[in-house]
Amino acid sequence: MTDAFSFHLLARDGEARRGEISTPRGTIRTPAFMPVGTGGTVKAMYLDQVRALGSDIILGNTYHLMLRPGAERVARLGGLHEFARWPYPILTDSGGFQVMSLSALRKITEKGVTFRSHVDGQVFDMSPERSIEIQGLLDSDIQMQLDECVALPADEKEIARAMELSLRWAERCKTAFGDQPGKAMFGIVQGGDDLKLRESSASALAAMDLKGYAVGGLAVGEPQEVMLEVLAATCPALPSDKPRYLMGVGTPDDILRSVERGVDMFDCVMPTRAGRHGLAFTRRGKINLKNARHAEDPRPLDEESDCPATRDYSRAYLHHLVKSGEALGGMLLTWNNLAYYQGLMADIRTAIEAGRFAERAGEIREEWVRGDM
Ligand code: PRF
Repeated sequence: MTDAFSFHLLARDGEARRGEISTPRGTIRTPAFMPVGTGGTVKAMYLDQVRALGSDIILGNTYHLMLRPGAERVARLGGLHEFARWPYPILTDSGGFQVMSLSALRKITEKGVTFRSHVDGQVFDMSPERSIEIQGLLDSDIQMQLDECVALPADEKEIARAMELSLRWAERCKTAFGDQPGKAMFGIVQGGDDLKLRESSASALAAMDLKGYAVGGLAVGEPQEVMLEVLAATCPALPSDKPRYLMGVGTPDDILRSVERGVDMFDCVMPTRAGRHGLAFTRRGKINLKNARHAEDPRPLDEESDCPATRDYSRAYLHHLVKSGEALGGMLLTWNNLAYYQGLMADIRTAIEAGRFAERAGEIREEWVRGDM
């Protein structure tokens, strides 16, 4: 039987891939960037705007939504798509990574993870099965296995222990998820900066015949060079007919260099978080609107953009909003940043189709480095 969830490769250019993930809630054009919508909102944006920028899918977080408003409540209200008014695909992260970065008193055992909520101090147990149950209550289209990510640098024994635990949890998540046509559960490759561990994690997950694979445990303190080396070793060990998702990455340059190594999907708080902190991404590099040099600059961020936030507002006004702590400052800069990121992804997809990805990546980098003035 054909699954309503499927991945097709449309073009290849070196290791770079142009593809399409079909789901009952819509098609995801890859390489794809997924804006982060942690608690059922892409902060400072209307989801209509997020969609209009070319986002085919957004990310939600099990950890945040289970604490507030609670997965069972979201389910009673019709699921996350209905609740947030986003009828298109949603990918949810499984919670383990957010537990380790946000909660107190976290403890990992074979059974799962125990933690104290950062919201109200309540203690929770989350097993791999419960993570999948929560992601099902949210009605997530792409669910992630529960995993353990270790920050780098770490010693090899610790990296190996977490990688093996993550593999056992992948099996349990696969069983808990069962057979759900139209939806997917992705496994997550771990293994730190150890190429042998990465390869064995990738091939063990590949043998589980999952619908997609993520690479976790990167952008956690290692130099970019190390991340790229790990990707170059990991991607070829994953099935070429399944989507590959690099979790929590990254800068525009990280994205270009990861696509070059065979990655299809990305998510990162960078465009949204940086926007709320006064930082604008443009094709000519980053602009810190807090800087006094913008106080009387009548130019927009980029006169050639078709995003109103980028094209129609002066740098002087954006500087004023950011300096005054006005909500509109964060809204306009988030809008600009997501427009930049989704424009970059569209540019990447077109270049792969045209068989000129390497050349285009070079041009994008050169314009970025040449700068703004
Ligand atoms: N695991 C999960 N989520 C993640 C990561 C991971 O390793 C990362 C690491 N960059 C970001 N988000 N489950």
